[in-house]
Amino acid sequence: MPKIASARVIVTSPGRNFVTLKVVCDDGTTGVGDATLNGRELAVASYLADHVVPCLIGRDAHRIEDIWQYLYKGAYWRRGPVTMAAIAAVDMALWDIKGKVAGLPVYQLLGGASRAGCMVYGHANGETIADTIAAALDYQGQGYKAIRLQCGVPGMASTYGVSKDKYFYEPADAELPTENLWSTAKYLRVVPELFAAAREALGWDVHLLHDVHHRLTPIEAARLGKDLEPYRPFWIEDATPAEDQEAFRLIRQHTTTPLAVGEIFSSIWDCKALIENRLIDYIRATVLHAGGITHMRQIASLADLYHVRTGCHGATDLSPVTMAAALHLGLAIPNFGIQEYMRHSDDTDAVFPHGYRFADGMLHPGDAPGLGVDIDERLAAAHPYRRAYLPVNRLEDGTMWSW
Ligand code: GCO
Ligand code: MG
Repeated sequence: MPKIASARVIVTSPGRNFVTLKVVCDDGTTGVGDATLNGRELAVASYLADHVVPCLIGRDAHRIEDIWQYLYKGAYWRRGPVTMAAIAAVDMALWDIKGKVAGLPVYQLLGGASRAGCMVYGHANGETIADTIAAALDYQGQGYKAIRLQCGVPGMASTYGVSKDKYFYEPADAELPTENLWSTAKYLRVVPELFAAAREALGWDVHLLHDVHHRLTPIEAARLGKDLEPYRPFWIEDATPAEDQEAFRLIRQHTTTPLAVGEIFSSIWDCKALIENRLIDYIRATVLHAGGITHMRQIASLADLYHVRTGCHGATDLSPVTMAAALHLGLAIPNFGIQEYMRHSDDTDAVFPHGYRFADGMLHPGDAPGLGVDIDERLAAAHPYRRAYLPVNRLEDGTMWSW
């Protein structure tokens, strides 16, 4: 049995910050895990290096479940994004090692492929509705079967989800948080217009998605869901901040527009009531922020009982290691729904060589043993950490709001 001989934490910034754990076994087998927590990266790096790595040395790398329970129950302080991202990194690395030792891609260890590939959604955005539609047509031309639409809100200087670059969106853009302004009334006017124009231009054979990014009250979210119904969105995401889970009951009572939530959830306990009460349709928790493949598989199994499918978070702040892990899990589970795919920069792709490939609107994790992704530590060292924050958001009168 391979024993864990050492583990190191690698912080690198090839265009944006990533925290990666590399576990090395006594037989030379290595595994990688992603521990990136956007804007709070060094907290997880310290949690791992100072508090987790010393407990790993000498352990049997094959005992994935036992090590998960050891780190979760053994810390006494449970859950939370820092703890769960750290546990996730260890978990991903151990699945990677098990796959390499077995000579199998991780999806084979999880039960084998349930589908040809994982349907992904691309990100079309623009300052105006016309720009956004042009970007969406571009994605449709590349074979995407699902596209997220975000456009600028007239009268607002900046809007969540609207990038300066055609293909790359990076919200963590400053050494101290940028201040954005927000008007719900203006926003609620433009989104239905965007969807009407999109159906005109793109037709009905493509899934359309939208991220509200936690900005509405429950009754406002209900209004948006109703207004979008004629355009049959695949989902609206994070319609309202989800620590108030009962809010989703109110939205649900008013609209048949499918609801997705959970990219900031860190454990099954954040998902449980929403799933069991059938208040959502897609769960967006990820292998990175919700405790790794081991825990995310448990969330997916619970969701499957209630016809809830996965729609895992996949923004640029989740490294190619997370993307690979998510694709192995997504390929294997019965209730995969869709996977977010925000492409990484060339510099990031170079630091994390990977085997997953896009074709026909789907990503496939590839058939290399393990996760099929690695970190080039020499290249990583050429991109030192740079402090970067997500923006904050205020109403027009200065009141702090959710970003
Ligand atoms: C998404 C997300 C991201 C987040 C980012 C924060 O749906 O992809 O909302 O854009 O804002 O991941 O770190
Ligand atoms: Mg989101």
